[in-house]
Amino acid sequence: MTAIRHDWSRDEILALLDLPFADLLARAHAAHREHHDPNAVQVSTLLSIKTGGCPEDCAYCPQAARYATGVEAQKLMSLDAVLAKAKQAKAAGATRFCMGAAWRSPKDRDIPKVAEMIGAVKSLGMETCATLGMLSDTQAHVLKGAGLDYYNHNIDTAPEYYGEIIHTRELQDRLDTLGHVRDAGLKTCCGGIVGMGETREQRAGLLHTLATLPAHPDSVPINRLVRVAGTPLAEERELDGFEFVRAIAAARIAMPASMVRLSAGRAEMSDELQALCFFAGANSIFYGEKLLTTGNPDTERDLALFDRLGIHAMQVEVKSETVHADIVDPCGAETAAA
Ligand code: SAM
Ligand code: DTB
Ligand code: SF4
Repeated sequence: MTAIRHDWSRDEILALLDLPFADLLARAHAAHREHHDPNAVQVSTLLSIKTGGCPEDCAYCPQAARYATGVEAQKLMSLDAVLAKAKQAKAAGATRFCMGAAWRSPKDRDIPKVAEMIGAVKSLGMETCATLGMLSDTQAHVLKGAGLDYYNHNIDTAPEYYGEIIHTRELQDRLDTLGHVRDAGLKTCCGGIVGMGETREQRAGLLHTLATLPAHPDSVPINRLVRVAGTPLAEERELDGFEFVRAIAAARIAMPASMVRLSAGRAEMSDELQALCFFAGANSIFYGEKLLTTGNPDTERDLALFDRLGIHAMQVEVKSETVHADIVDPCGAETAAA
């Protein structure tokens, strides 16, 4: 088995992105097969538990209070409302439930409420994930103690492009949070956004930063920018689909054992483009009609796509219980769970 490397140079990653498309895909798919079942895709459902009104200025984000995007700010949801959504997600076939909050960082008084949600979702037999902004060391430990499996915190873009996108916190703040998350024994979910006007060299910079973290993230979300009216990036040119597939393929080669998530932007992608992403090494998706505030493909469309491609939803072990991700297509076809 090819060794997992943490010593990638930026030029090596750029050289991957520069390969002829067929050569890049062949290498990525070989790495994928070596480390994963190429026909199994992990399925997570997202819920925005606290929406909008965020003080940060991330140029892509519909939830930043300073941009007029039409997103209505809402308070932290109740435990019962979150649990009802998690049950729905489980019934629809998701095995992980990811709770997102539009915070710069949670206040200490928020943590017990979120901890309670995590415990309740976990007791359904689902994996849990949260993305709440910057975390202190203590907060990370408390969330771990509540049953949190994964923490999502993205670096978003290349170090040298970061200052074009976000001014209210530094890349180093994000790296510090990722350190606290790792130290607490949580699994890390960390990736970025492509299609924000960065160059291919800068995409190499994003992937290089991810691939040279002290540990490869367990899960690497690659988001294609969702261009939301009212944000500074609303008029950004759509990233070429092949360029997006190249980013997925290079992530797969550089971090072969990680889960690579085909994340935001799927609603604007054809089935054929998504199939290329799965071939290039993507093996995880967000499933359900909504991401946090923007749209995602209908579950029916995803189930039909899985069926057409012979993909099955990945099973997970939660404590001693195996969650069978039997996704039943309402049209009659059943997407088998491994
Ligand atoms: N507020 C927390 C934070 O920023 O860490 C957690 C939620 S934040 C919405 C999570 C991630 O969603 C961001 O880091 C970014 O990568 C992604 N995201 C937000 N808006 C997006 C957009 N318009 N297109 C693609 N990805 C987006
Ligand atoms: C990630 O990398 N992408 C997800 C999740 N982690 C939290 C969020 C995508 C958000 C897209 C814009 C929205 O729906 O508000
Ligand atoms: Fe706030 Fe997170 Fe959106 Fe940035 S990405 S504006 S921190 S919700």
